[in-house]
Amino acid sequence: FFFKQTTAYAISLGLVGSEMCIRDRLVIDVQNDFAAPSGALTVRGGGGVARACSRCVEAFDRVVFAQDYHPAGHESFASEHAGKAPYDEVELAYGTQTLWPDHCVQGTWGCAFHDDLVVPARAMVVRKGHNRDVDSYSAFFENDRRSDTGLDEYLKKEGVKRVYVVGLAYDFCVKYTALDAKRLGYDAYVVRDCCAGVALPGTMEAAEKELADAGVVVLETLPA
Ligand code: VGL
Ligand code: ZN
Repeated sequence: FFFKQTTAYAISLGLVGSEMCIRDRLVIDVQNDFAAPSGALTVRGGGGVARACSRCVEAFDRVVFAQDYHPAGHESFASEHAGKAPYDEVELAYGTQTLWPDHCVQGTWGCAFHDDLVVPARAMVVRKGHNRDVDSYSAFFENDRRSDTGLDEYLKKEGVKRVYVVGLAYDFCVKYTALDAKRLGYDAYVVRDCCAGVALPGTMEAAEKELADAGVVVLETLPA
């Protein structure tokens, strides 16, 4: 495959988002609310990420797509917490939770995959965040670390050993998915130029460091 290997620290910042690919699989979160200019939680560069992810999709035999999939009134929405604004933090039963604008509500335009993202007809889609009381950044586990999405079992059954993560958002969904993949025993990679981040204060730097510390390899695609 067409990756140039770099270290996490050598990569210049300024991108945000996430998507993931490795050898056989690729997990994504490229939905209108994150990737479209008029989305509820737009990540800068998200549209470009959708196109970059599509090139990754075409480069792999098998791809898994993650889809943030919240019910209305989800506990991670600032609108559910009196006196709170998006990007504030609150303490929930399972720990600190960042609050978000209402986003990726099941059945809405914002929840649909971005038009520029190629989703093959029989693609595997992992939906997450459907539990009203628990957020889920990782495509493997909800934020309380208790319920799993079934993705690990599926990948193990398929014999997948290596996972490439691409999509949105680099500093949340992509980061937690890659860290979980590594912890679950996969070789885990993040393809940096196929990601963009929400970039709250400190979150990009934290993601770089946590990925490097965990031994997740950060790659960039080679120019076509
Ligand atoms: C995400 C914020 C809220 C993500 C999901 O997929 O990175 N970020 N929900
Ligand atoms: Zn969400």
